[in-house]
Amino acid sequence: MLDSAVIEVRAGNGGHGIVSFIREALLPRGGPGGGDGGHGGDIVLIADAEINTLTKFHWQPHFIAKNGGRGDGHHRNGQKAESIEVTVPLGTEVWLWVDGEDKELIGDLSTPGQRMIVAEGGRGGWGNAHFVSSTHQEPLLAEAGGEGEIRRVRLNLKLLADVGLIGMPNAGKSSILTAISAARPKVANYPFTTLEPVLGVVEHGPQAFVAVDIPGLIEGAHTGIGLGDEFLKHVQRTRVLVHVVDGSEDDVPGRIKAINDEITQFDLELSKKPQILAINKLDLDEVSVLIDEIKDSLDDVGGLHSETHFVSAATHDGLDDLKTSMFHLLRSTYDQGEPVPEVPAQEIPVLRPNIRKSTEVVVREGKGVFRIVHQKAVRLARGSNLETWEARVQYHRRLEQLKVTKALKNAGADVGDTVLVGDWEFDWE
Ligand SMILES: Nc1nc2c(ncn2[C@@H]2O[C@H](COP(=O)(O)OP(=O)(O)OP(=O)(O)O)[C@@H](O)[C@H]2O)c(=O)[nH]1
Ligand SMILES: [Mg+2]
Repeated sequence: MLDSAVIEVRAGNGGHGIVSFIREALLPRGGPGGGDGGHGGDIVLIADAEINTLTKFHWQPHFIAKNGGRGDGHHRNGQKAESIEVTVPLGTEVWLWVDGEDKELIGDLSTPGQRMIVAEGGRGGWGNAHFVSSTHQEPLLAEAGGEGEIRRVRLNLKLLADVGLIGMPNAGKSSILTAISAARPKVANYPFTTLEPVLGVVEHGPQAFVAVDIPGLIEGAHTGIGLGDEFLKHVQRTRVLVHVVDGSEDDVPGRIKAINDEITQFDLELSKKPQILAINKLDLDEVSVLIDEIKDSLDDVGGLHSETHFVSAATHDGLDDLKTSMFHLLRSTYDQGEPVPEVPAQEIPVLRPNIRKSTEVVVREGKGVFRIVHQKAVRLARGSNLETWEARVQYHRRLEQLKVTKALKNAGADVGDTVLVGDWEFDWE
């Protein structure tokens, strides 16, 4: 049932900025007019409640976005590459996958419509128009586009429950889940035995669905009384509710109403979910002799429930029918295309994995050989023609401004040493 897929996402590189001049009377070369490169395409994951599995990723595990366009003369900027949007099931976790194992949880797509930029496109490089300064009216520098992020991630679909078991403490919710699935939640004769939601896979012929057993609810739960409403959120995403009632208790209708009031006050949508009433402990005489009376009394409850079953978790009486009802009701919600809860997209923040990037500026590659790895400095070197001394003078000024010169000195660079950056090589002066 657990669904998982490793995919590789490659965002597009940013387009290069260019060096170009527009004819102007007072400047020999003209005014700088090199446009910027366009942003590389992002890869965006979008949570979609209509998708239920990650199967498609087993067939298509690679996603590659386009590069941004190159800048052009006359301040024309390169085209921004389109993002690639990839829909994933609601409830998908995104793990950074390194050396064949999960390294870090970088996203959890748990709101319908939620977006996550899983690989960010490179920034477009600046054209020379950005590099005018009082000393350089004719900038000869431009930036290469930034590299798009490339990463492997593992998508993990959290097991979401189709059916939620709700009811007062001690009603027998955990006993019922135990009887209909392989799950083994703790069962005991005192309230609040279940402290955490428990999932169980319920088989129905060749098919299966997932049920969740949550801690018991009491009056005032929606305000935090008892174990409170914290666990109701686990049934918010289910499609069908089974409301379990201990038939041997006094005032069965009153108890049912109390729970229905709680869920209505917690979330009106929850009260609209199809609900099956399961009157439990039918094996006890006080229940079996009172079946008709209980049935009659349910007329006063008014109904969130669509059907009622008398069952016994102890003897398994009635559980097959209950299971079949759960299954049919569940299927009907799919047939009706139950509306997906709508959340306006702009209200959901877009997730961005916060993975720390290297902040190194200079690395020593050997005796008297240093490499500049400062991102901006490298982009500038890759985007510019540093063959002319004029361009080199401008580049060195930038290195000073970016504090790369200082870092080189700190790293021990001396006159006559070799400094590498991108594909360029200089003698350090
Ligand atoms: N006689 C009888 N006892 C039952 C039946 N179902 C559950 N019980 C008993 O009722 C008690 C409570 O059962 P649980 O399944 O723990 O109830 P729960 O609703 O999960 O309770 P909480 O987790 O506390 O909310 C236990 O002592 C069970 O053995 C049943 O069908 N017949
Ligand atoms: Mg329980």
